[in-house]
Amino acid sequence: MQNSTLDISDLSETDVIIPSHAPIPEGGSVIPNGNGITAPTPTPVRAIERPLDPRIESLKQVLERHRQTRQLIILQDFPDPDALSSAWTFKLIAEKYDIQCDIAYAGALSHQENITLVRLTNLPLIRWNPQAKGKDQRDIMVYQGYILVDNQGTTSQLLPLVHEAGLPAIAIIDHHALQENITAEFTDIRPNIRATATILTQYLQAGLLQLDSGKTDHVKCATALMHGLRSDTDCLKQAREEDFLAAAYLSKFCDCQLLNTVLLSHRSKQVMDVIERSLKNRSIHNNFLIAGVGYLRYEDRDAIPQAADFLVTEENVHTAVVYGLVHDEDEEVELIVGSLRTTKITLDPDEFIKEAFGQDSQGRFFGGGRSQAGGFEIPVGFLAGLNANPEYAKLKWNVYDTQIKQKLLHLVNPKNNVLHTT
Ligand SMILES: [Mn+2]
Repeated sequence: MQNSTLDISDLSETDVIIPSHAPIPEGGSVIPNGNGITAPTPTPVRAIERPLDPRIESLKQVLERHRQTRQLIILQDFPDPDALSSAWTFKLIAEKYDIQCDIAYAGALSHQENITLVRLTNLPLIRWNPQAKGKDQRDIMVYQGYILVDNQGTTSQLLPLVHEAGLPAIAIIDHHALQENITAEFTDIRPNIRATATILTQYLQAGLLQLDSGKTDHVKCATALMHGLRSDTDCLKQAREEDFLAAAYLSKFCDCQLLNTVLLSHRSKQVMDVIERSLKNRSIHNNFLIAGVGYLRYEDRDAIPQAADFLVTEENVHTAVVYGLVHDEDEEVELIVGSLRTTKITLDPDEFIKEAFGQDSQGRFFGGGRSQAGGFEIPVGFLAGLNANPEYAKLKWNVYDTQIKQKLLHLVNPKNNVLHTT
């Protein structure tokens, strides 16, 4: 990489964040074409031959082996644009091999941008309620296997279901830190890559599927991928070389007007109310902002990361953690959900969250993260429900609020013996 021929003269100064000695992502397969790439010479729209990447060959073989099967693509319970677009791309690739995929999630689509994305692109997606009984229950036995995209199974309620049914894991494609030892026929986990959308775009570029700008679903899928890539790289501000290369490729198929419509979707009133609560309740310690927002409905869960995105923009704040008690009245589900956003380069959200909240009795961490962002979910268990009694509800929130603050402050102010303050 010392004498890279990548011409970066077109990028603004702030965009150039990759020194020539930057570590090459695992496998180093991003630009295997030995001649390098010279921008801004316009490149023709065609698949770039990448015969050097063994992952492509191995994925092709796996897909070949599963011809004429039906597979379930499992997303995290609250799928984001990166997950949605990557899963859709995988589905389109699999169709070339006569594999029929259904994309499923168990939680809710709660971010207004995600709802708009799914509606405007007709992104094929099913909500799978694992608690459903009787005629509402879906038949898992119609599938021959499952695929995890943008997650490793730790954030989906559907995993126990596929395990129970004995379905094999066909593929895992993700960019989060390695969560636990799961094996699949094909595994492509690259924690150094900023977005799963980048990985899937590389598959496209390697010729697994030739995008056709004459096909509406290809254009919409490329637009969704661009949105996924942008949203996981903070509008490309955190993007690295491979993300820019993926974005450049997608730009040839992307519908900019559609992308703008998705990006301009408005916040709901509930989200604004949660942001208001987070502003009122915030406290700042050592440039670290903490805000508990109390109870919120399951459908509004995504207001938490949105509040964290907003609060981290306050001057003198480098990290914001926002959390609330999310409850689903129908299903008696109640859990603490939190989001962390940071601009502090030396803070690793994954490490921070794991250290702050630890593991459950099965040894699973309550959360984790990726570059600059993380999240956690702590089940309320026995204390769930019966919130009709306002005094009890308030008491319960206070307990969780205090405990989370204590755990966070223990890391933020290690000198203060905060665990024993009154
Ligand atoms: Mn992602």
